[in-house]
Amino acid sequence: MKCRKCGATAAINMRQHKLALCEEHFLEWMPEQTQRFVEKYRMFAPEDKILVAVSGGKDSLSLWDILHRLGYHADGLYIGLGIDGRRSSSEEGIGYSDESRRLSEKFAAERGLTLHVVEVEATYGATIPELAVISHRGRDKPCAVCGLNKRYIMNRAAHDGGYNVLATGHNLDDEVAVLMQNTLNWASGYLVRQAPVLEANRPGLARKVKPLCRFYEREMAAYAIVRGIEYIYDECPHAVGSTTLYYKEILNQLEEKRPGAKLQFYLSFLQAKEQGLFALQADDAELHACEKCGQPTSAPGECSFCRLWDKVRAVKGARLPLPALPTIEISD
Ligand code: Q46
Ligand code: ZN
Ligand code: ZN
Repeated sequence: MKCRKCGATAAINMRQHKLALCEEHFLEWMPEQTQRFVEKYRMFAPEDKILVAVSGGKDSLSLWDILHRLGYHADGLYIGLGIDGRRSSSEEGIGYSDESRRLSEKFAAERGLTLHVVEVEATYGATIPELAVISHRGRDKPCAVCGLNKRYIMNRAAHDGGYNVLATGHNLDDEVAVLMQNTLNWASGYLVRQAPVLEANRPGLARKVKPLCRFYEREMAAYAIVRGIEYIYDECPHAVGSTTLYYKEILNQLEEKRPGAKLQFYLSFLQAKEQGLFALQADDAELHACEKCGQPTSAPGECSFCRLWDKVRAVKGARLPLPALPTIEISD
């Protein structure tokens, strides 16, 4: 297989685009395409201040790399969840969260970029797995409390740091797996909010963007490898057996038989929404400021983040620090 641009040996063949490229041209093509998506979906402009949520994985680090190459003002945010993943501390290596923080910091230091770090345990008094157990919201699967905490902290850090855009590294495979799950359930409330851009239509919320939403997962892996980005290969140990991974497998089987099926599913969905599907399902939940932390919430009184942590404090008592705002450190 030859590169379409220069005729050299191709490093990647993207069947859905009928496009094969060598390493050099693939590394050029990815930022070009990203810029095209940024403009097409009106994600952000050169004067915007962007906060990239980084996990140490291939997608978020590659996103940060691409935005940096494109010349955007993009800083990183790493949230330490306190997930170990080893069966015992005597097992070799370091835990999942420690390794992902190490790689995120290494990436930032090598490029002279600013990385903000919020450690959930140091800031609020418990790790995500502890929080899941104490709050009785997922002894085996802390994903629900994890998602709630990540959304809250990302939004809070963007707001407090003066960032008007929050970028995440969701790729096409992530988006299509969620789309399939929501479509099978006809979860219109979720479908109406699934988009490359979620506008900050209320004070206190940053605009959320997904610049990689049209890249396949294998393209992101190829980019990280060819670009020499060191990233954490393992998924979070709690992702094992998740419905998202199950749908990804099914969609990969579909893609194998019909190249381009995943991309077509996603783009047809976006087009259908543009043409008015779910238009009546307005996202008009009344929001007000949480009585404790001031973040926007639809819950009466305190937001669900504050209520969750109140519960933990009641159990762990005085050993926990007082309600605190996320302390944001900036690494060197
Ligand atoms: S990090 Fe958190 Fe995910 Fe791990 S605990 Fe679940 S939600 S799987 S993206
Ligand atoms: Zn080439
Ligand atoms: Zn609150």
